[in-house]
Amino acid sequence: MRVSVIGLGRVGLPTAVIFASKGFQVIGIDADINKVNAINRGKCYLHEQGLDEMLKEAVNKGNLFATKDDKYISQSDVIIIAVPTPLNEGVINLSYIKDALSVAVKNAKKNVLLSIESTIPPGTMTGFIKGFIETHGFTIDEDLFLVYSPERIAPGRAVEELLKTPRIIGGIGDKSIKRALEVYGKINPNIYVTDAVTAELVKLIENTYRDINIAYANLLALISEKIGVDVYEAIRLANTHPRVNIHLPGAGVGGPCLTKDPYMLASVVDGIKGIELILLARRINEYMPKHTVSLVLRALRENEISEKEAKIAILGAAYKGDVDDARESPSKYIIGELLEQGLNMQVYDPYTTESFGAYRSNTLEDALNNSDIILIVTDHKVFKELNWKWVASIVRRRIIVDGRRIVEPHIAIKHGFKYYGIGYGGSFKI
Ligand code: SAJ
Repeated sequence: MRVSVIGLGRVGLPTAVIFASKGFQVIGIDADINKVNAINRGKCYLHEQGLDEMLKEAVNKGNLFATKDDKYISQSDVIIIAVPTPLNEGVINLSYIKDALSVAVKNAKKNVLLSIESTIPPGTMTGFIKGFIETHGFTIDEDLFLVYSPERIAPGRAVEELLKTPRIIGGIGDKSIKRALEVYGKINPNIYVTDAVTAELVKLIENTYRDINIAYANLLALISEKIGVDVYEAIRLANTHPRVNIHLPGAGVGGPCLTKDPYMLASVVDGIKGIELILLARRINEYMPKHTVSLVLRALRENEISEKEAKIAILGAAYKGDVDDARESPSKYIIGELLEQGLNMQVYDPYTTESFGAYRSNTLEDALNNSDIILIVTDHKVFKELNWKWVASIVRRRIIVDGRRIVEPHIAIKHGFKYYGIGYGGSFKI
């Protein structure tokens, strides 16, 4: 079976590689010639566990070929669309989907299975997408099979999650669902079937659930700081209750999904009472980078460090731990704000070269050397495993502002550091 994947990004590329690894003949289509060339040389441009090897093998075996040329789509039995659907000033931009759909229907042969994996507002499949395809001469569920199957992978764990995380398939007809089960069943047997609009909604409510849960945790962090409690201790204990699962507070909620999907959900219908819940959660999470900056300024003030002479080591530019992705990262706001205050910073991230306009250190040591404050923004494993005795020996002043609560306060204090942390109102006393 031949599969075309349109969009070789963080979802499309792992998807193309997984299908190729299962013996499908996969054509990956992308407008970026650098990505196309790298893939055809067997090079993976993503930092994804296990993907490098699988990609190399798929290319060597001749199962995966990348191209800019959409004419190859005409040979496909399956077309998967995995292009971005960004939010531009509150309005969802479906232009990449439109372009991909045009290319797909222009080239598709009869009886093709078309699967949309990009995040879209509920109703898009049965409305715009179905209408667009029909105006191009196809009859859905007769000579073109159409499903919505949202991607649900966490960056960094794409391979594992594509193979194991349950897949949702929302069909536009029985035959479409049957075809999609045959195809996706070959890569992941764990499939739930529903209608397209439910599948569209499922994608949005998963990410919004997480965003609202994190907002609650962040609110608890702000309260705890005021009343002298360590929120991590409080959440850890609350979560021992069998029906409680509070997420973790932190320096902010980044990435391309949680920062966007709640807005998409909130804009589905007008006039619903209580929709503010979703927007308020976003506001709390969007406030956390600002709060992190205020902790840095407090640390400067309390330790009588002048803003002119301070050197701040920023650990992490990626939006979350162990990924190379800096899109919508809390670091962006934090660094921007500290730059505006005229502060001198050295940013270090082992996985991304992004430094949001601040000076970038090539090594951790370079960033930490002679610094006055260490600000942890990303929970990379390498930062969690830092040897604080060593760190204490190379910094100028021993102060930590922990935006991800990856350092145990008592360990920091043991090594002579002053410890400031999100939600850290003081250590618990018995
Ligand atoms: N974060 C917290 N506290 C937490 C957990 C996360 O502050 O307790 C922060 C992270 O640091 C990060 C942001 O939230 O900045 C988002 O991280 P994430 O791990 O929650 O999610 P993403 O954006 O990497 O991936 C999500 C996933 N959705 C869910 O877990 C419901 C993934 O399965 C989706 O495929 C992906 O969005 C997507 O593409 O929609």
